[in-house]
Amino acid sequence: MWSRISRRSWLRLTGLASVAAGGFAAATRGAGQTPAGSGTGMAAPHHAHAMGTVGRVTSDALKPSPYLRAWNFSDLTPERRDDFYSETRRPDGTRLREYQIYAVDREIEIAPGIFFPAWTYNGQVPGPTIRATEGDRVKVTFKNLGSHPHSIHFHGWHAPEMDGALPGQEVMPGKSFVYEFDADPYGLHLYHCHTVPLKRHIHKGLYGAFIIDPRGGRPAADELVMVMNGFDTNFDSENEVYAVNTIANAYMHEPIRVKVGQLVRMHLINVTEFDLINSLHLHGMFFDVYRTGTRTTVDDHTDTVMLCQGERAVLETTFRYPGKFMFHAHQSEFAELGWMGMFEAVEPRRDT
Ligand SMILES: [Cu+2]
Repeated sequence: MWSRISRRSWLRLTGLASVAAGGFAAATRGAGQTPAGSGTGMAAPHHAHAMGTVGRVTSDALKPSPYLRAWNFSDLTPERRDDFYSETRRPDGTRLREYQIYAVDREIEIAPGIFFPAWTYNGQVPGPTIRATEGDRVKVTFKNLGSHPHSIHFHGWHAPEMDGALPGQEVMPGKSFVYEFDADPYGLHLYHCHTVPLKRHIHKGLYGAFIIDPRGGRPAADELVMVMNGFDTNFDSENEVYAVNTIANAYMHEPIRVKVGQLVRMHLINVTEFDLINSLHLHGMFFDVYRTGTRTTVDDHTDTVMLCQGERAVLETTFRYPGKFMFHAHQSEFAELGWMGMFEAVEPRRDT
């Protein structure tokens, strides 16, 4: 209980607290919802509150909107991309994909005015999305430019010497290691540091999405990478800020634009430390769930999916109506602490 009070007090101090008035919250108050006791002098006037952060982050170091649709460094200019990624077609039609990933300490702004001393892959949280096709060869040259030992542990089939988690597999500051394996199985995976203490190394920001497409691909869609994460800003082993893709409420301020009638595929990953589960709830529609993305048959058809840490799911839906649709953790506390966003669906002809 003390920690809850502590967390709430912290929120008031940092500006993440609910702000009074206006917005959708006020609009949802129904007629006739008069507080019990009103008119009797027993109850104080009760104003509606809107959830969310106040203001915008000032740092542009993290880019939540481009991150959604970037993989294999596609968000960089061609010249700059060459420094981090190359692909070579092999005689059997598969590709050798080579990556340059480095660990570096970096302070990141996770909510307006709240800076977090992160450990990052390539300066960003989540790290760059790695995307291959089943059967490709993945070769990752990892350099540790950070202040602590780190590693990269990939989910998927690989030999023990490529695990990055076994004793002696930490990469010391200033050192490097090459991880190499075949992309198998197809699905939605992740990579993360596996150096002890593990919960600290992951929670500090060392994780990213690792997508393996089936041979032949999936149906064409507008694809999004969404990583549910949290930040313990006072190091009490509880998160004070929650988000999808790091910055609290980023997609409230900058809704994710999608087209009505077009298939949308969300690659949803949960790396949230310190909490047993996280979830995504999408308003106004249902979606198909492919757990871990490792099969082409639908596992569930729902509007809320729950994932434990390290678990992931591919979600597919098609927006029927134009307009704004909320999505958020269905743990209300997480939503109020930043894990909330908005889709904005537009008619294709108007989206120019
Ligand atoms: Cu680490």
